Amino acid sequence: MTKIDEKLEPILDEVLRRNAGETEFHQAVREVLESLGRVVAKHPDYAENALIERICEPERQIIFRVPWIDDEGRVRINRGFRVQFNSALGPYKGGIRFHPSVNLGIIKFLGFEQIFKNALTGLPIGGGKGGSDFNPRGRSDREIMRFCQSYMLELHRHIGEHTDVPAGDIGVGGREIGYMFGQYKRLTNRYEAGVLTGKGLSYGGSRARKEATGYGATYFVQRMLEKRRLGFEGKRVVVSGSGNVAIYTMEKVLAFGGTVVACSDSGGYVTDEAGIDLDLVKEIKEVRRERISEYARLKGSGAHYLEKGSVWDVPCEVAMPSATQNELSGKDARVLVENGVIAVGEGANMPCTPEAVSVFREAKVLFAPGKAANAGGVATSALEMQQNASRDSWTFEQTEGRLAEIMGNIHDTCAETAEEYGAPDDYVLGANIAGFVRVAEAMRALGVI
Ligand code: NDP
Ligand code: 2IT
Repeated sequence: MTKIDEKLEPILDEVLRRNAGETEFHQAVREVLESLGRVVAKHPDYAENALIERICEPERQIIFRVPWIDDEGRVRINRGFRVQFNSALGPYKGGIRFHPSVNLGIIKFLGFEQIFKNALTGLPIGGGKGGSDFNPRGRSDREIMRFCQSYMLELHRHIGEHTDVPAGDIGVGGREIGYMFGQYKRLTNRYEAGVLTGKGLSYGGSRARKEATGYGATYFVQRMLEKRRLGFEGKRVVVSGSGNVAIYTMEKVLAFGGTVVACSDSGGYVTDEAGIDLDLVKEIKEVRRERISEYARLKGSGAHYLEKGSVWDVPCEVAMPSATQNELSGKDARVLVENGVIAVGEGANMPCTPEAVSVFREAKVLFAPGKAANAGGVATSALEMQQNASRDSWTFEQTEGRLAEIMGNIHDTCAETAEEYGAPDDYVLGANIAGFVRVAEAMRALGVI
């Protein structure tokens, strides 16, 4: 673990004390504070204004009961969350996650990361996150709809195009956003398209939003490689997960000439000697909503499914963890380094453990942290808000063009900030400092609120 500046230690201690048991939130705050020592040395007024303490305290946290009725007529109860973390730069903005592991600490970690990520995009969006411990696995379409409607029945009073704009995350994709938008529209009697992003194209969605996070992460890694006169051509790439981010990461890696050698879900991973067949993964995950083990069964020779071990055991030059937090351990990182990995791009939020990040840093592996690398999703959400506000709809090429430009800018901002603070190539430091300074400057201007 990197040492944290002694001026910042009491701030971290207080965060740990006041948010007992929220381990993922502690991890996310520590990671950012580790980068801020050089910033407080340069800007003593940040301490006078308690800017760091204020950034670590959410502006508002909403926790509510979500009752719904399953297909057998039984009443079920879940817990709903929305953490409105920081609105210095714009309305709260961030996804909604439906997964049985969801708790307040996880939503707070995600909301905290979102503040800096959104600042890095350069677009006017604050940071927030929501979700529920609802498990969508195996639920019928009607059950999903009833759950989404019940979740929105409470959430609708807290959101709005100028207040808080949710989107998708794990377990929440186009289908769920549609049901939530329908319920919001019905409850408020307003066609307020900009209240949610990730909408379908038939009712106000943006082209390229579905692809944006995976495409954006790949653009970021491509730029990082390019700076060293390298590229994806001929490289073996492992992408973990097989959800929204993973699928569109694989699509762009293939377009850039890389070969995807493995992908996974929470049950295990698949390899394919011919390279992963993305159309088959899409069919299994986007159409049939089945397990990745089906891949090996349907593909036959050359494809293998493994339940034991780790997807990171598969040798590759580029690793793109795109499933969930802490999915890549220190041990996995050592295996990747031994196998010759040259670049790691975090498509997911905080997928590498702190130990894994140290292993990559020591081995001088190019490392793109999630809050920079996966910002293309939320950036394109902000482009969706722009289209909704102007009642316009852009072409795919136009939208992807803006995305590519934004990812290039985020990359360059992180690289230049790292350089300026005396740590060239340290994208973690660059992302944390650049994101933090943008929010801190706005907060300072707005006074003590
Ligand atoms: P999806 O629900 O579409 O896919 C998630 C994938 O990760 C699935 O393959 C899932 O497997 C796997 N996964 C989820 N939880 C676990 C777990 N506990 N252990 C192992 N595997 C797991 O979600 P997204 O693709 O949208 O999100 C993936 C990551 O990217 C998350 O960290 C999210 O926060 C982040 N992200 C998403 C953005 C977006 O626009 N959607 C934007 C920026 C970041 P299974 O089906 O078996 O559960
Ligand atoms: O983690 C993320 O950035 C997201 N899940 C996307 C958020 C958004 O508002 O598009």
